[in-house]
Amino acid sequence: MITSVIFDLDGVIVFTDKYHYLGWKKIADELGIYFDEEINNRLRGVSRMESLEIILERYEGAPLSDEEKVKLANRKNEYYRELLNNMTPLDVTDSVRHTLSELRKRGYLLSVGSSSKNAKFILEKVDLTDAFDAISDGTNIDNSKPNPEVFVKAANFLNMPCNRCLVVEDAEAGIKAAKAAGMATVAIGDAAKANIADHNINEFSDLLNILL
Ligand code: B16
Ligand code: MG
Repeated sequence: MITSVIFDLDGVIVFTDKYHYLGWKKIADELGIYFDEEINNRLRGVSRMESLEIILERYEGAPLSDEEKVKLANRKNEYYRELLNNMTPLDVTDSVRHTLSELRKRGYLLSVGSSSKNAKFILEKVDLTDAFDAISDGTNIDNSKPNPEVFVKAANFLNMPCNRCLVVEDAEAGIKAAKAAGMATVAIGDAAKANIADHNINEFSDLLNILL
């Protein structure tokens, strides 16, 4: 029996993926690296440093030290935070807000399970912090998706066993992480195309037909 729902943030609740793209595109342009939306799709759910490594696959310049890589990742985060700063509650659809509050009314515990270290900042900007009973994010994990750590921590924060949790994800890496945690899965967006989850949905509000 499912009692708790864990939501990925970027690509599920908010569409910050377009800001990640713009931030990384700026870094890629500075380094003369080819970067497009398809490569950006591979960054879904993946940590900041792992994302940088994916972008550097096409880098042909002089070798970069670890220190230079950290500087690049920090600079991308500065560009990204500038874009996040313009977010408002209007960046969350009425449908997402309604679905979250309806799930709560139905008695489900709700958590965020995001790889992002910016998750709490984003939730504050869009005024959604109070919609969740727990937040597990990039600040409380050592291993990012497809490692199950972020979701196992979310279940711990909710005081729930993993097999009572269902994860909603837009990334294949996220679906794999949820499965590795022994959780039920719902895929939306990019992850739904892979057809590896227990359920695929088109609209966020379709959750109300699954979680009765
Ligand atoms: P940050 P999610 C993930 O968020 C993003 O999908 C991924 O593109 C990003 O690299 C990762 O967060 C880390 O984000 O640089 O803000 O710490 O989908 O797990 O909510
Ligand atoms: Mg995501």
